[in-house]
Amino acid sequence: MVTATRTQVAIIGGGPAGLLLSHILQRNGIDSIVLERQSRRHVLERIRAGVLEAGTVALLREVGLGARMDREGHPHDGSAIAWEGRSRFFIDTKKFTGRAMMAYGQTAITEDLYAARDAAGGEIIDQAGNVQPHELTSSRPYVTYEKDGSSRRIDCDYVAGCDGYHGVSRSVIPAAVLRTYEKSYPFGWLGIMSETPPYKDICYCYHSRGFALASRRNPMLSRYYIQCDLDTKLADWPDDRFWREFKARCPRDMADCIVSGPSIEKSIAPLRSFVAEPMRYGKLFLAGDAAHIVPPTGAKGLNLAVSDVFYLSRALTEFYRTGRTRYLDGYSDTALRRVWSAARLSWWLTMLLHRFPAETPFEERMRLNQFDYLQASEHAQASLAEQYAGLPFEA
Ligand code: FAS
Ligand code: PHB
Repeated sequence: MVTATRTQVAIIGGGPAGLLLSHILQRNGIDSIVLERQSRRHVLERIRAGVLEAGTVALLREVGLGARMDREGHPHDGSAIAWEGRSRFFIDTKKFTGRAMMAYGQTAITEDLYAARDAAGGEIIDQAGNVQPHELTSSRPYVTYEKDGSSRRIDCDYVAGCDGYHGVSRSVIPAAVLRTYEKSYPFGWLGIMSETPPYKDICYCYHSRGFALASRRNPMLSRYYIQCDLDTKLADWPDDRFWREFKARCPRDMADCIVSGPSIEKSIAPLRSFVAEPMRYGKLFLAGDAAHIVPPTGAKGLNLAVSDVFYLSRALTEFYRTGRTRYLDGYSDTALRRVWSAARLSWWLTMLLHRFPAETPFEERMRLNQFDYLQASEHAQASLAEQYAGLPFEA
């Protein structure tokens, strides 16, 4: 016996993309149901992104999700780059774009989204097993899933694939249609969270020992990363070793300001660039990590999920209000222009700030000269700043 329900948009995935899409659609009078594979607790235990582009901040405020972010988030005018043997550089987004960034964790955003969906009576089905979209090229698509031992079906007009890199949505696009582009990097990031006062800036460090990054979540919650080999074992990195290595990779004046403490979370993330095209197949629209992965160096992953959702929610709203499909028909191309820009910036910053195994002295000198040019040229600084702050959404 299959229990069937109906909604306008079935959303697969209850991470930031799926929850934000559901929230914005309801604000525009459009029904949706979110199908999430994990429990809410599992989703909220993930430690992910921390830096928001100006466009993300503006959109969250516009859709009523800015109150806690503005209370607890940390607005800042850019991020620093500390380069071994060179003077400090600042990616001055305020000076060159007039726009500020915001440090506010993805976990907090997801908490805010769950609270908003609950307050609005949004339907989120957790621990939904074996979610499968069907009939995507017909006029009557639907999604099936399993819950509490029974099979269920949701008839809908559209399906949003917001189920991340390992989700089901991208896999249902025929191989003859789907084009993928990817690059894997020969290292990862070992990240920790500590309940300590953060360093004064978000600071990327280039060092002969390897990359390091100091970031924050709030005045008593800090996030630190160091570049590590892909075969790194967490067990080989007790806290004191992490702190020694982090401080060895940053300038002395910065190291002396780092407040160390016990880690409350420690994890290793591999670095990868991945883009899938197109981001639409019939009635299925991909958004967020389901369509693309960028190395975290540019702080773009979460921000790209938000911009995809901005474009997709605008498109669905146009359709339900007017019957026009101009934005729906243009969604994939529009979203992919921003995706490729962010993928390129993230790749460029990753190549600039990391030492690669077995790189030649020539490649090392090219990297150093790139940094020296960045320090010397306001044009280069303006170009980096506008990309780091996030290019404006397309009309
Ligand atoms: P998500 O992966 O967050 O959410 C997808 C959801 O779909 C998940 O809840 C999953 O459980 C669910 N799902 C999967 N398969 C399903 C199925 N078959 N059925 C139903 N549900 C299913 N970005 C940054 O900008 N800065 C960072 O520092 C940063 N660090 C990161 C560290 C790690 C370890 C990872 C993995 C990512 C990081 N990212 C970072 C990127 C990250 O923040 C993503 O861009 C962001 O989570 C994208 O959100 P979603 O697209 O919603 O995907
Ligand atoms: C983070 O705070 O987790 C963070 C900040 C900047 C990045 C990546 C991650 O580029």
